[in-house]
Amino acid sequence: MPISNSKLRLTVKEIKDPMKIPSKLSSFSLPALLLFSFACSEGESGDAEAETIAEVVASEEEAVEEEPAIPEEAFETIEVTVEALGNSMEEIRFDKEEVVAPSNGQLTVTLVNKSEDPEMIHNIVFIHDDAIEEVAAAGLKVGPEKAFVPDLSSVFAGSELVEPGESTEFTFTAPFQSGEYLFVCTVPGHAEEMNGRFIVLPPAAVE
Ligand SMILES: [Cu+2]
Repeated sequence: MPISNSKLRLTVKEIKDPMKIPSKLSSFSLPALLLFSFACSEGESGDAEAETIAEVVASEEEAVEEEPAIPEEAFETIEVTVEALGNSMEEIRFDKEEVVAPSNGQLTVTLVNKSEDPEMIHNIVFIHDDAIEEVAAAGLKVGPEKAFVPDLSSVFAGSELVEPGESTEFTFTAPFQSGEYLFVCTVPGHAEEMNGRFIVLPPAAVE
């Protein structure tokens, strides 16, 4: 538990009566106790004890509240555009083989459907690396009303369906756990041709 040493030392030095201190010490941490001992070796008589201990406790609580949280800005925001290409089931593919994001980073994905064939409707779904068959099958079950994006723990996020010539954008938080995952189109019959690697870098690699 982080305690501001300088703050604690200043407060402890105000204690004037060493003889009354031991009964109050049980509630303090070891570092505080050592500081008390040090302060007490210079002890004089006085009666500011109770007040001072209350101050120490208050300082300790304050220090806990001041513990810095990791700021949101520490996580990079990534924007990526992926194009869906092809005018037949033989041609369909994404233009990118991989999408890279930092661990826990905000990822804004734009999917552009470049097809001119009205049959070629696509989505893009970010999933766990070993879940492609499970997700494709479950996507088929939930159907076009849910954009073929099933509600599974193996699915990080998915887009809506995009008609030819149109695009969509969505934002999600990349997994904290770095590693290699997948993105895939879960429109029936597309997953085998339309997929790529979703690479999540460890936090250290972001800087
Ligand atoms: Cu597709």
